[in-house]
Amino acid sequence: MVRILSGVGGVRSGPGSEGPANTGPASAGPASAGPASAGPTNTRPPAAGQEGGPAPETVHSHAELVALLAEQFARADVSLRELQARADRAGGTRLPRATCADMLAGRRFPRKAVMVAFLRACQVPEERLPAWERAWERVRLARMPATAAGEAGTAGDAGPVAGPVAGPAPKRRRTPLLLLVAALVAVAIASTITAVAWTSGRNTRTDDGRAFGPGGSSSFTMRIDPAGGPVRLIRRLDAQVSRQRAAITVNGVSAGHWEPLPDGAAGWADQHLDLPPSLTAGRGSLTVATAFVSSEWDFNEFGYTVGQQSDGAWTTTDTLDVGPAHTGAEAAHGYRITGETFRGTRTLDAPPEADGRAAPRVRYEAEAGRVNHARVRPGAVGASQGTVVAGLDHPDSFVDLRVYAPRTGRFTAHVTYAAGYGDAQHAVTVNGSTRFTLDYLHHGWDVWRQVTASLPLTRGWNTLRLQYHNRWAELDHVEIA
Ligand SMILES: [Ca+2]
Repeated sequence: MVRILSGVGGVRSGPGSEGPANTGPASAGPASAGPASAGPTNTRPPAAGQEGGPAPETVHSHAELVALLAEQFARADVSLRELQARADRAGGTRLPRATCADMLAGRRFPRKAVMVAFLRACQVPEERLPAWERAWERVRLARMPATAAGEAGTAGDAGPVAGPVAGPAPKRRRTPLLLLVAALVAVAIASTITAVAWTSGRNTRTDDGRAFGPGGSSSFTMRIDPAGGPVRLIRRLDAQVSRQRAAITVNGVSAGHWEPLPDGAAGWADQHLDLPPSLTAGRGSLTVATAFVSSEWDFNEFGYTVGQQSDGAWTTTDTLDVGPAHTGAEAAHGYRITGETFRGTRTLDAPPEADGRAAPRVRYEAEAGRVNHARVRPGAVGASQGTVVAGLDHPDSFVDLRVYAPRTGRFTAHVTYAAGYGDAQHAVTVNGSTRFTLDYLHHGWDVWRQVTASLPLTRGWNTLRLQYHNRWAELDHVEIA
């Protein structure tokens, strides 16, 4: 059932941020992947590569891509260490040896930027790179239906594979000699670099979703409980597209950003954001709008869930399954999208066990609190949401945070701060009393550390004040558990 390939509705366009032949995401549309994505009709002869090099035009599967990359590596006749050094000198995407080895052995499907960096390091001419990128896009599309078609189909194209060119590759024959040579190269690399055992029978899930590119956005409305506690927005995304960042507003007011996931994220991910209480308390519904900021490619959304903490537990107040197979759910939530670059399904590794709903701590950004005689500082490297409260330098400098307690009792506050001019202290009050001081050890500015304090909270919303006491500290966020 490899032919489901063509059933994938959307085709992503060229790379957003890198690559000289940058046609830009605006050039969207099926053109970029071309009719080749219609699948394995494969009667045309493998176009002999220009100037005798490998011909990515012939690539339709992960195994074929791996084989061609390995051939390119063999032609370059350099070590992985040298490739890494060349990429470092070029200054773009890095090319760690292990990443390269995984790619060449077929253990990992590379990020496109990694593949391009590899090809550049192999001194592949710039004008040949778009063909490689299109090959990458075809393979990426091909990888999903292969797994969707059934568990047995995963060996060939999906994710980490046991061998360099595993998989049955049904009814496809393509430059067998080349494949064999390349496979041998890949085996050699694999065996000299590392031996990683991949378990078979991976846990995958299929879902439909959408994505939007630069200038694009989406919006939808979700129910919440006006009498409930803090609200958590959870987004299901395809983490294979890296560096996705988008701005979020709730009922027209800035609520923060979807920040990029850590490098190396893959498969499905459930990302969550605790919304500022000032935007949710007392409301029965939220209209959430998301606007593209940056990405390796585009910003995708496969579903949203709203969780809310109430008496003692998290409950799901609303769920929106985004995607062309769920237009009813989309309409029910007033879902709209502009600048769409993708609609279709993906089959990916299941997200990690601990999804957003289960994260026990509720995060309150300092900058979302009431800030008195201090200032909000954006561009804080390494801080949550990249923003902190700075200038807490005066006796009347403080931040008030509304924090929720599902019951009356003691809770732990995890306060994230930076202190760069000696040890500092803040005075802490809860609901106007319980005054004590919190010590912030000096670790330097923009070095974000956590200190904990035990707080007596009453059931419902409380006001936590962190106020200047001694020396200087910046505040990033507070988590309550
Ligand atoms: Ca922050």
